[in-house]
Amino acid sequence: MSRVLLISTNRATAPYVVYPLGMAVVAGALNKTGHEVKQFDLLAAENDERDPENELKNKLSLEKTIRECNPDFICLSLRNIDNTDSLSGDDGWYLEEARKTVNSIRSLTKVPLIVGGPAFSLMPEAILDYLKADYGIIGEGEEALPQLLTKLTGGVSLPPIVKGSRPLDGEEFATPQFHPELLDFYQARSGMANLQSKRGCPHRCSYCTYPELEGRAFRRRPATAVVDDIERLKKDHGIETLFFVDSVFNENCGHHLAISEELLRRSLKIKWSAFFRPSDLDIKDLKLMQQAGLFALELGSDALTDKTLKGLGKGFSVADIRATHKACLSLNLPAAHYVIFGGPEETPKTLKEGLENFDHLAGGVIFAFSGLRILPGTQLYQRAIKEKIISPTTSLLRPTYYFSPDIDPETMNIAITNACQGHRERLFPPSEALERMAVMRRFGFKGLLWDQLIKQA
Ligand code: B12
Repeated sequence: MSRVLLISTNRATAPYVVYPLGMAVVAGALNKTGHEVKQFDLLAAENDERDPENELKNKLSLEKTIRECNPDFICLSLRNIDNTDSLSGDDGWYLEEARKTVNSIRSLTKVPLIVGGPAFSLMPEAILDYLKADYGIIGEGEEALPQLLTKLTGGVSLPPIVKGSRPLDGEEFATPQFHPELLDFYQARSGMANLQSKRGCPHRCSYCTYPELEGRAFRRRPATAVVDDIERLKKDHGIETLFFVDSVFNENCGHHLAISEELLRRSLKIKWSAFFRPSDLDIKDLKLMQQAGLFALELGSDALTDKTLKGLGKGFSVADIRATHKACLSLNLPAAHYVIFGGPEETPKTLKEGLENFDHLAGGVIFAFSGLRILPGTQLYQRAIKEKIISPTTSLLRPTYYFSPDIDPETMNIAITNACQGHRERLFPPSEALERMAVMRRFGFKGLLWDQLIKQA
């Protein structure tokens, strides 16, 4: 069996720092197969402040870890390519940092370097080439990584990129091996842990990569296993708040209700939030989830006219969004809507209508975005080629955005800014919103933060 050093390269701190769950899950799987694993988190190592001194601190602690661990393999978990904010340009691009990390590692050791994680899986060939790592695994790492290590140890020659296999519905997978010190680090900064209850997304949103990353079929972890994890997080690590990282929490497979029922059965007092789809969410289900600890909803509303919702392939209407919003308000559940302007079918007319519809979401928070990050494997990618926004040979490694040819982005951004002016609960541009949240954090606020904006409004 091998000694494996797992490194989480994610140093993004917005909207808040997130526990490196992918690394924890892979660590759990490696441990189960008998490997000796050390988890190292670059963000925690540099203590979450970005300055040149920390770059050095980071390098030194990486060096120390490699020396002490003396690994046979080093595996990098790559979460984000960029921050998907068109207004932040290359400032929001993370791969250069990852390449620096690879260069540092290369200067210290010659052991094989393996890359994985959601960012890697979106553009595997281009990222492997850019980082100059040895091997990459597309998708889920639990089975594929131990298998790859066994083969490499046995001297089997392998292609540089392999595809991870997907566990089946109902199997026990994604069991994280949480690292106590890292939990403390994230707990002190964001006040939240995270957990996955299922994988898979059956929806056909034109820009979204989730079905590409997780497949379309649901694969549920048994509700008892999920709640066992929560119980452990609470009892052993004092975790009181968490975020379910499922692509969409409320799906027709009903797993969100099964989890809620199990939480209630065990009387586990834990606060939780998740991503929701603003359709088919009736009051009865919302009430059940609220009783089980749901304290706020992040809603992938995405657009606020029926025409642009159709352009994004959302499969629900403005009336559905309004009904969901009303249901949340009636239960005093804070709701945040993510809304993206400038996508397919956006015109000056839909922009006006969409901004007017902000008023229907009064009492909630709106995160507005301008333009859509184009990623391979999506319908939007094909559309962008057809509309000659990109060509089939355009590299998408650096942030590349889709704007409807029927709208001028600058005029659109001014209109969104104006519609948000004087409303602290309408957050645009994203960077300004994040700065506001960073200030709140410096004053000791923890958690999602946007839910507290409503309280202050
Ligand atoms: C939930 C989520 C969030 C939540 C997180 C809440 C929380 N407390 O954790 C919130 C809303 C905060 C969020 C924010 C952001 N997110 Co987000 N998020 C997700 C989502 C839906 C799930 C991530 C997750 O935890 N999955 C569960 C874990 C277990 O899976 P995993 O990390 O993929 O790990 C598996 C594999 O990748 C692999 N693996 C992982 N590491 C390794 C390492 C090796 C060596 C190997 C072999 C394999 C391997 O094995 C693991 C187990 O199977 C993904 C999309 C998706 N469906 O995956 C986007 C996603 C990761 N986010 C993305 C982005 C961009 C962001 C933001 C930058 C957006 C923004 N501007 O705010 C921020 C960054 C936040 C930060 N500080 O890093 C992008 C990243 C791609 C990109 N464009 O760069 C994704 C892929 C969505 C997308 N647009 O396509 N996010």
